[in-house]
Amino acid sequence: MLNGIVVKTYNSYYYIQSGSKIVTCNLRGRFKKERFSLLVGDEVIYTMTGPNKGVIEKILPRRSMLKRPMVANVDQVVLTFAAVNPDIKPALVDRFLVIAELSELEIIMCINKTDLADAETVTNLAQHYELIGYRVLSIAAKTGMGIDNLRSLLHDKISVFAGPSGTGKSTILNAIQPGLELTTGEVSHKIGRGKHTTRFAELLPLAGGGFVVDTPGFSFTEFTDINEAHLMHCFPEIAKVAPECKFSTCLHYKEPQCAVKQAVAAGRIHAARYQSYLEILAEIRENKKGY
Ligand SMILES: Nc1nc2c(ncn2[C@@H]2O[C@H](COP(=O)(O)OP(=O)(O)O)[C@@H](O)[C@H]2O)c(=O)[nH]1
Ligand SMILES: [Mg+2]
Ligand SMILES: [Zn+2]
Repeated sequence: MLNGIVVKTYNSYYYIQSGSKIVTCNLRGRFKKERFSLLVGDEVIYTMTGPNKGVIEKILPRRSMLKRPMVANVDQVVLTFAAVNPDIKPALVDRFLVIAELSELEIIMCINKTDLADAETVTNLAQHYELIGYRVLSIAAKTGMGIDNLRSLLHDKISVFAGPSGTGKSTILNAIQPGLELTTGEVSHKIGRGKHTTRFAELLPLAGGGFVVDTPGFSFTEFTDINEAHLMHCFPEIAKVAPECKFSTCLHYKEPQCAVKQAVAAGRIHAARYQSYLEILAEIRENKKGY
């Protein structure tokens, strides 16, 4: 019995990395009904049936599961934005942060393409998110600035790179691990977005240990898997103040004596962040009506 980790799935084959080798595996018959739930990132026990071929005997318990993309045992999400080209849109950043917070995984924020922006813009951007409590790295994949630091944070972990397309996720990964040769796309000037060049979730091994997952920039319009009362927990600065509201069920919307609204008025919570909260709250309510 050997153990390994699912790095890629293709049709009903699972590519298992075990040490430095890759074994192509099937699932034992009795697992057939679990087939569609076995994910990239899952740890398995397998036996060899031929050269580089095997059968999965057992699936080990998961430590975590990320839904977008579907990957098991992820340790952290690296949210990537560009300082410019495409310009950072705070409301979109907040939406990505909510999705990342929902996963309850560690979040690292990267502000990439700092070589194209002036230092003050970058510092202000970083500070805005640091004040909320996020770990922010200012980097430039093109010049290599900040890449060593980022690489050290990925060591021995499973990290998923997410963020709008064209922000440099694939370029960053190529800089972190020369040899990955991920396809990178030019930013389309027409729509200001990059091309969708990365398609399937796959664990890419890092030389020093650990894996990364590149994702295509995705756009999402709906927050379907979240309830109203939980949303505030995806805004750390709102969650912190919420216990001081008069009503324990306060959604920080129209309720009186709301500590969150008071903190916004006093400038302790950024108005744009509160606005994002209200917009997403309204969307969740709108979605609920449809049921
Ligand atoms: N100037 C500059 N361009 C970058 C940087 N990182 C990526 N790019 C460019 O941005 C475009 C989109 O990069 P890509 O890695 O495909 O973005 P992805 O869609 O997030 O994977 C490509 O043309 C890259 O060469 C950077 O740090 N500085
Ligand atoms: Mg890409
Ligand atoms: Zn409140």
